[in-house]
Amino acid sequence: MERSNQLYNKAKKIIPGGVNSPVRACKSVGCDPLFIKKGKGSKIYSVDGDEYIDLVLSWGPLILGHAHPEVVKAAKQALELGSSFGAPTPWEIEMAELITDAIPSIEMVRMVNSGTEATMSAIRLARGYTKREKIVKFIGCYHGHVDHLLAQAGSGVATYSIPGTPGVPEQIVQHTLLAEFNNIDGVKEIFEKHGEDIAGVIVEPIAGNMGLVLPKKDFLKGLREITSKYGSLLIFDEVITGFRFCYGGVQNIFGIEPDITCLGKIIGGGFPVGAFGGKREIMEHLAPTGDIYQAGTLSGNPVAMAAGIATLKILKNQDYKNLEDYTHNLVKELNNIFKEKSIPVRINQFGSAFTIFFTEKDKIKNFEDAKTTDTNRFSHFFVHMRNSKIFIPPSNFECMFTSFAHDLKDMDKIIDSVQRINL
Ligand code: HOZ
Repeated sequence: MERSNQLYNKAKKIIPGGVNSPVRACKSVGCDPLFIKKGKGSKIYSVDGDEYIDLVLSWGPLILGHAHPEVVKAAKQALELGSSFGAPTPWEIEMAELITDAIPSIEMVRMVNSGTEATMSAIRLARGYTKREKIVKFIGCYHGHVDHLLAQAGSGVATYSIPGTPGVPEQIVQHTLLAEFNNIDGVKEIFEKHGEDIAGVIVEPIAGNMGLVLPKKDFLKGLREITSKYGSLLIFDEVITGFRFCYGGVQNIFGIEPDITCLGKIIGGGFPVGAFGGKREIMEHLAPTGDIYQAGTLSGNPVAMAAGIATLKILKNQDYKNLEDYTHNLVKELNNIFKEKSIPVRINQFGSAFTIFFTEKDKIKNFEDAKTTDTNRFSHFFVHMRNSKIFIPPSNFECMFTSFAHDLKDMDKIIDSVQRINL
């Protein structure tokens, strides 16, 4: 088989940058991408014949690890029956039931094909429902590559320091109002000025695209109060957080009910999927019951539904607390090592997600904090980890994830490789 570098050279000739999503090119950490042959459990295997412990997990979806036998079986069985019908199937109802049972704020849900589609559709619904145009989004939050949500976004936009939104006309972003994550007073000011015109506020309840950044106590509660006061909709982008920290959304943990929730990643079991859902009264404004148009040829795809249903059914019986403890212990060890080595870090962790920020700061609470950490040092860290056969995201603005497939041997290996680091 051709090696990663040969494949990359080939790919660059016919795929822009050689990749189908920018961060994968590993440019910001000064490396070339690895080409992957297969994955199993907590490991991925490159075409070069190397085994890596995977802390990327396809950027979040694979909370059960790679190629979980029951998920593979469900997808295979569905595929045998046909790959797409463009007509309703029983799987879509089962998926909708699983989602609405797990997340009480979702009374009705519609399936789409990606997180980007979910947020795009949620915004359209919010605008159509409220008959208002403005949207509030938070600097450093990322909601997919939707035109009007790319303004000062996290993830790949932050990784490559793309200043504005080339390719997006001014008129399209003129209704996007930017606010600082964790600054409720800033949001209040925006509402005092524009409140009557704001259709909704979209937020990652735990930000996962400026690295992992937790909401301050009362920030989400504040958003709920302000949006209710002004008749705007609160939209939680739970594409990363949905089913990652508990069987449901992180909204279940925080006890805040948004009007609309966007999902993706985990609910597709590794297949392309997204969903948006919320109160019946709002969702029924979608066509064909209502007049807000939204559609998709492959929406509710049977193979993706089957893999997602299998994943959710397994997750229902998993002990999330164990996974959280596992990750917490790992982070504790990493903190100790960095301390011994006098390398200043701030590791933000929640459940099975974490980000290592190299910084003297004792808190990373918004994008400004995240951006001013030592991303150069992170690049060296990335290279060391990759050489030690640990696969981590090639950007300081993405999260590391653990899965139910990771075990203590994996943890020892990760710790051992960090112990050998010389930054
Ligand atoms: N924006 C994605 C993660 N937050 C990256 C997707 C990818 O490169 O696969």
